[in-house]
Amino acid sequence: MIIWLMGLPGSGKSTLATALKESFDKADVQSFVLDGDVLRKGICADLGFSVKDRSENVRRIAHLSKLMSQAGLVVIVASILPLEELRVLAREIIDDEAYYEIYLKCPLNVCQTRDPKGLYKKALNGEVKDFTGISAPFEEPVQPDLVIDTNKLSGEQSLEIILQSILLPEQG
Ligand code: GGZ
Repeated sequence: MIIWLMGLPGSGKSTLATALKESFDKADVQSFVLDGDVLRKGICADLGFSVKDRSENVRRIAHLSKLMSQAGLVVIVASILPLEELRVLAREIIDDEAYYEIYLKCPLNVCQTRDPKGLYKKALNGEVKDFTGISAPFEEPVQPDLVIDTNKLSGEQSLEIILQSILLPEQG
């Protein structure tokens, strides 16, 4: 199973990914978190934030996810995945019915207020270029498997909804 949490910076991807992993740990299910922020310090350190580089970033994450999932791990990806063409790319590479795209929906102004790493502030000052939501686009996902409103729901509620939806996928 591959669960891809996507959304604006500050929408809660890393926090929910960690919480999901803890739930899998408790259930003795082997899982692994691939966090865009972490990968960009290592395997994707050569990439920037142009559409071309984001596309290469997503290509690598999708292939990695697929390999890890084939090895029997539940893979939890936390990555912005801002454009529909990138979502199509990830879907094509992963090509697995046990692939769940979860959109963490949160208004830009709320993410901007949270600004956990001060990146929105830097983007507004022009210190960070091509920043998603400010100087680079985030397209509303067209067909996510699940939408979680992280502005209205608590972390616990969001986690519960995700776990329920994974355990009880819609029939047909
Ligand atoms: C977007 C940036 C940027 C720019 C640094 N644009 O919220 P974070 O901080 O911790 O995680 C973000 C991470 C984005 O990497 P992804 O692999 O998730 O992006 S994508 O799916 O679009 O390829 C963010 C930080 O890197 N960051 N500069 N300019 N995010």
